[in-house]
Amino acid sequence: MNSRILASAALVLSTFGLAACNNQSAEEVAEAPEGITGLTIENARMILPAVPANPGVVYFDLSYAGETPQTLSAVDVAGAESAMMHDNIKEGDAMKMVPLEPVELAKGASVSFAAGGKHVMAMNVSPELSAGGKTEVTLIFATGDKQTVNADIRAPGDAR
Ligand SMILES: [Cu+2]
Repeated sequence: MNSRILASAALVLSTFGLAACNNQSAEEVAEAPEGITGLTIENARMILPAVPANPGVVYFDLSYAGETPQTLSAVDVAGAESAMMHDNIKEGDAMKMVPLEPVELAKGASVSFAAGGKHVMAMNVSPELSAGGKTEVTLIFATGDKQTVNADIRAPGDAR
């Protein structure tokens, strides 16, 4: 294979890579098969940042009654450019945020994402999200299955 063919193959690959990335959009999330048998997501809420450039934060309560263990690997927040799962750990006397490892859910598990602990950081939140409204939060599992809930949007100073 000559180098020109290689170069164009690389270009095609990177174009596909970009397209795949861009396609990770709200439509695709909405079209994904909905629901994990036995999974309940309650009390989903998003707290807007006090300063628009800062991340918002999303919390929810999970309970799982399904037979097949599931692994929560990522969360998508509609209206945020990206989202990541974090945990808070104690380091000396201070709390520190660290990336959260995928969360295993066995039958009977209940896991809260809540202030001071596990949480989802929502980066670059759209100004269209406003307190009193709702936004879709999609939990993405290692199997590729997803489940979406409507989260209440709260103002920065509201109860978390
Ligand atoms: Cu965080």
